[in-house]
Order: sequence, then structure tokens, then C-alpha cells
Amino acid sequence: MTSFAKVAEHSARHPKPEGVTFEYGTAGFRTLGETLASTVFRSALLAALRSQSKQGRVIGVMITASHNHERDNGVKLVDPMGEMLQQSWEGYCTDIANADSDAQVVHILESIVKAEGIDTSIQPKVAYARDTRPSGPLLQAALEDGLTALEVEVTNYGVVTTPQLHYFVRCLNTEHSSAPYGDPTESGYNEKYGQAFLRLVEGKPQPSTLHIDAANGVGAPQVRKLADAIASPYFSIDVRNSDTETLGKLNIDCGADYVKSNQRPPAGTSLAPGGRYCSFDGDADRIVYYYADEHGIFHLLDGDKISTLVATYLRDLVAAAGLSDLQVGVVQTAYANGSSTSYIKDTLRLPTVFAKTGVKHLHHEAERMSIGAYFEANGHGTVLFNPSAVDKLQEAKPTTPAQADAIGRLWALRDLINESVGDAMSDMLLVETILICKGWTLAQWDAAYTDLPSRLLKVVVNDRNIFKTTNAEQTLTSPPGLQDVVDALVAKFPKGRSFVRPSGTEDAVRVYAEAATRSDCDQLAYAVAGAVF
Ligand code: 16G
Ligand code: ZN
Repeated sequence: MTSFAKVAEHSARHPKPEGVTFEYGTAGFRTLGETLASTVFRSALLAALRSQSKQGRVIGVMITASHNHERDNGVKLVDPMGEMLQQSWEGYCTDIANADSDAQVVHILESIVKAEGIDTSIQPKVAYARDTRPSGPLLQAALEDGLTALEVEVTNYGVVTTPQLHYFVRCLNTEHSSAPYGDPTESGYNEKYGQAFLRLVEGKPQPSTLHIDAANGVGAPQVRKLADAIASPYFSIDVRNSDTETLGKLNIDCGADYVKSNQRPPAGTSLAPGGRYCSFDGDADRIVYYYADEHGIFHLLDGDKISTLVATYLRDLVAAAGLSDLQVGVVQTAYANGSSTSYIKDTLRLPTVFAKTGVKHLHHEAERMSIGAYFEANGHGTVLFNPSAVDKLQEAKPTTPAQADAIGRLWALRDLINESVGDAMSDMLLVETILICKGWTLAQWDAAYTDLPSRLLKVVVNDRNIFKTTNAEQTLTSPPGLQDVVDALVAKFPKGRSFVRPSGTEDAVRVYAEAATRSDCDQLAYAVAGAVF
């Protein structure tokens, strides 16, 4: 029986900072690391209750602030299949983080137990990890104090990538089932993805070295371990920006977010024409590729380019397997470049739907498809195989060797993909597999379609909460009249598109615009930003 007797005493060691309000946002809590100890402690308590509400299944807790500044940190809960915390619990997280007293912390726990009908005699289980941030160890100690207060059975994964923790949680919860996801260890992770990769590329021409910018984050040591496990010329890598020791380097002038936002390579990296480059973000759940053409011009292959590459490959394999009733679909957000959406609809002839920004929204849309590829333009995404698709693969009766080969490849692809969440390392192996199998350079991949010029602006406003949207964040419903102004501006520019949305992670509003030319795009973006301000 979990008793809350020790909670108040432990909670008193982690006082909530005065004058700070916390919010469980798009990707959990995220703010200055030094203010987060009470929130992390309280998140441990909630993770324990969440585990009990799921009959003692393992809940994950990840301490990271992803691509954000090194002084920031964050914490998020991971549900039993490795997915993001169910949205209906986010409010509990926000409530408990903002409780003003230790007694109120206990009171909130008691009210959640009542509201959710939780059996507190169940042994709670939590698996946790952190990234390389300097505030990580102290926050981990706060987390452990919360877990101790509720006598939680714990697994500490140390310093790993966010998607690795999601993978471990899924493995732990399927370990004794008929369909175990994998071995819940780092070596199990490397083995599973590495072996699937080798199965898929065997016998094909070997690719040139892949230069990986690891954002000076946790992806650096982890991708080296992956490469050691693969131990094959099919995965020859050169890891750059791999300094996780020196303070102040994480995500600075490097990493997927820097490359995508600035549309340029990491500082200090000169791109050799024909060379192959990619960047992870600080916790290795995003990846973008890029290269320089023969004139030295930089070209970005972002999440949209990855999703179209992956969707094309899956579509062709499904057709080759003779599984015409397996429908491949693509989930995008409003940030997807208009050219990518047209390409998916008009050239690939695949269904595409829009979801709100944030992995959980895309993930849920992709779950509705037979095989759903979801990617944010920023490079976060994965592919989900619906259980009915898995059944169809199992029941498939190939009548030719080509069909049997395609079915075998679909199985191997499923093993290669981290279905719990977008994963830079797994996505990288997926892209590498497709490029190797097609014998493509990055330029050949890029040739499918040309991105429209786009611009993303951040506008700091007095109150971002007055900005409300509908239609997967593409249309404003508040403030009144603003959407009409945006529409009128958009109408002035060929291929113009623009939207305004409140950020889910920062106190600001984002303005996105695209148009046929760079100059039109910038004019549109600044005109819309002016209307917002
Ligand atoms: C979070 C999301 C990311 C999204 C970003 C948008 C997860 C794991 N991460 O980082 O997917 O693109 O928020 O930020 O869901 P914004 O709301 O500030 O624009
Ligand atoms: Zn991240």
C-alpha cells in the first residue's frame, strides 16, 4: 500500500520557487534548470500514481530540454507503450507543480487517487534517464527523492537519448508479452536497430562516410555505441560536435534546430560537395540531413524530405508485396512546406492529414492509418504500423520471390523503426537504408521536389493566450478579425501561405509564411508579424 506519509517530509526538501508558474506544455515541463527541482520531485510522485493507474506497468521519466539552451532543463512522463503521457493527465502535472505547500502536494495526490480510482496497493514502477545538461544530476536527485518517498521500484538508465528511454519503457512493458519489443538495455537497442539495418542493406553498394553533428549532446556517445555494435562499412560515421564535457557548448551554433532554423550548416563545418551530413538535436529525437551542391550551395533535407522519402519507399514496398489493401499515409503539421504536401498528394498519391504541432498530436493521427509516417518539418518523426497492418503482413501469402522479398523487407523495416517516438538514430538508419537500397546521393533524394521559400518568425506579445487556433493551427479564431487580415495578406502573393500560432514551449507567438519567391515570402512573413504585434 503506497502511503503518502513521507511525501510532505520529502517535499519540504524541494521547495517550489516563489513567483514561478509551471505548465506541462507540448513536451512536458521546460524552463530554467535551476528552478525545476520541485517540479521534478513532484513529477516523480505523479509517475508513481500513473504507474499504479496502469496496474503497475512501468512509466518513464525523462529529464531533458532537447534543443533548448543548456541552462534550461525539462521533465516529461512517458506512458507504458513508450508514447507521450495521456493528455488528460497533463492537468494533474500542472496542478501539482504549482501547489503552494507540501500539504497541498499531498492533497492533490489524494484527489487524483480518488478521481482516477487508483488502487494504491499496487507496486509502482518507474524507469528514468537524463541528458547531458549540467543541471541534470541535481534534478535526478530530486526525482529519486520523490520515487523513494513512494517506495517506487526503479530502473535508472543514466544518460541516454530521449527516444532510447521511450524504447526502454516499451520494452519493459512488453517483456513478458507475446510480442516483446526488444531487450530493455542500451545494447539491446543497438542490437535491434543495428541488426535490422544490416538485414536491409546486405549486398548493396557501401555508402560513403556520414558526418554527424551531435549538437554536443547525448547523441554523440550513443551513436558511437550504435556504430560499434553495427561494426560494418555500411555504417561508417564521423561524429562532430561531440563535446559533452565543456560547459556552454550544448546546442550552440550546431544541432538540428540550429541548422533547420538558420538554413545553414553548423558553425565551423565546411561542406565538401558530394559529402553526406546530418544533425541531431540535443537529446537526439530530431534529425535533418544536408549537403552542398557543386557550387557550394547549401541544401537542407528536413523532416518533410525525410517523410516523403520514407513514404515513397514504403508505398513501393507495399505494392511490390502485393498488399494493395495496406494504405500508407502521411501526417504533417502546418509547418510542412507546401511543396511537400503537393508532392505527397499529387505525385505519390498518398493521403495526408494535418495535425497540431507536437509529437503527441501527430502520433495519434498516424495511429489511425494502416502504415502512418509522421514527421514535423523540424526533423522529429517516425512510422507506425497499425496492428491491422501487422496482421495483414502476417497473413500475406507471397506468390513470387519478389513478393516474399518485399514482405521480408517490410518486417525488417518495422524492426528498424522506433515506433514509440521519433528517434534521430533510428531515423538515420532508416534514411541510410533507403539511400543505400536506391543507390542515391543526397542530391538525388533532394530532386523529388523543390521547397518553397519559407520564413518562421517569433513575435513576443503581451499575452499569447489570446491567440487561439483551429484547423490544425492553420486558422486563428481569436483575436477576432486577425485571420481576415492574414488571409488578405496571403492573397497578395503567388503560392502564399501563412499562419499564426501561440508557441507551446515559449512565451511568444510564431508566424510562418511561404511564397513562390524569397522576397515575397519575407514580405508576407513580416507583414503578418506586423499585424500580430
Ligand atoms: C516541442 C515538441 C516539438 C514541437 C515543438 C514546437 C515534442 C516531443 N516536442 O519541442 O515536436 O515542434 O515543441 O514548439 O512534442 P513551439 O510550440 O514552441 O513552436
Ligand atoms: Zn529533442
